[in-house]
Amino acid sequence: MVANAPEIPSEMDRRFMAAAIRLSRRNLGLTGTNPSVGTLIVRDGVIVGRGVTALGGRPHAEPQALAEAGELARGATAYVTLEPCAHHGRTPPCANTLVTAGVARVVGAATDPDPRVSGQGYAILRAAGIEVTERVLADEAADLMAGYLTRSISLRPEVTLKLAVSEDGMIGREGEGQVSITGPQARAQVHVMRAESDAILVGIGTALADDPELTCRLPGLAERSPIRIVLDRAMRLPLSSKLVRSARDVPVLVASCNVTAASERREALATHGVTFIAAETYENRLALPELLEDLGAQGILTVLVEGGAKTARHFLEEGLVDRIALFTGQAIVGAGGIASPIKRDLVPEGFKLQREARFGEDEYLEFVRTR
Ligand code: AOF
Ligand code: ZN
Repeated sequence: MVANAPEIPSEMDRRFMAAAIRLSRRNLGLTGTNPSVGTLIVRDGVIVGRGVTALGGRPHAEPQALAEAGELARGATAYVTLEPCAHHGRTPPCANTLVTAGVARVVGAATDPDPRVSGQGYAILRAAGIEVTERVLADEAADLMAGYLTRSISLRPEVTLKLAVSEDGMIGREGEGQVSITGPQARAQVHVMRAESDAILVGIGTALADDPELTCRLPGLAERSPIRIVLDRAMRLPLSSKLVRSARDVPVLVASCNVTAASERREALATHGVTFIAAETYENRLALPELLEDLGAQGILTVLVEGGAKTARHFLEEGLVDRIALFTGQAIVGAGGIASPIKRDLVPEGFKLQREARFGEDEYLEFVRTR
């Protein structure tokens, strides 16, 4: 084989990369503006080092995995879910660290769009005589880094629309608070999704009707509740709401067009620890593209939109939904039901079905955008 020619990945490469991707999931939602990357150091088919991007984003995955491997890294293969970085941060570039450690081969998944990296990480490795195989399970790795990749490319967070739909296609009942649609396993899965997100977002309609808490309440994951955002054009969020009452523990951000005007309500909300983001309005609705850009600028990579129907439609109409997480329960809502904007037997236009699963009695479909 020609020196440095990209090698065809083997079945073993795919298996180790799949393991590295699973490892990377561990710190999803916890690495700030950095993607959660997984690295495995493999020697003679045995994992001798593992690393995942640390909380807050540093240290990166590679130096941690190399430190664990120690001298065993010399001549080993490194599996990295993202191209190793090529820039100097608080530590030297990971590509250089891999060279210094003496690995013989690097297998990479996703390519890093960061202009400081973008191909240069692999170039450093190749220049040092390391064999490089790129894009092994690249789509799978990119799927877990969708927030980082979307923000790098489109300057806004990745948006997931979560819907819980009844057997008769409803997401709730007019004039009622939370209607139970899915079972405990599906609800637990939603809490995992919350833990892995940077922000949860609802419209003021849902905040008023349901009085939701929007925290992650799974044992062991409670610390991972992300920031909660309410689209609240006229600043109507009640001081007595669960959101406001818990704002000191888990941040609440109100997106409103009245942010700059001094008002009693604003003061009162602020006293409870609520923070604000100024949003523009367009035809009586908040301007979502600009709002998302502002959230991206604040370092938010992923937003989980959890309700209600109006907010869901608004995001869909603006073409701002990247992923749809559709849970279908067995409940029948009947008269007065609020119809879901997405039907389970119809793949939404511009999306493809990426995953099907069951959580207890409930069906789960995940659609991702195709363009
Ligand atoms: C890696 N391994 O585990 C991660 C990488 O602010 P810094 O210096 O941490 O750099 C952020 C950039 O580092 C980020 O945009 C992405 O290019 C890369 N992330 N790279 O080699 C890792 N998390
Ligand atoms: Zn790095």
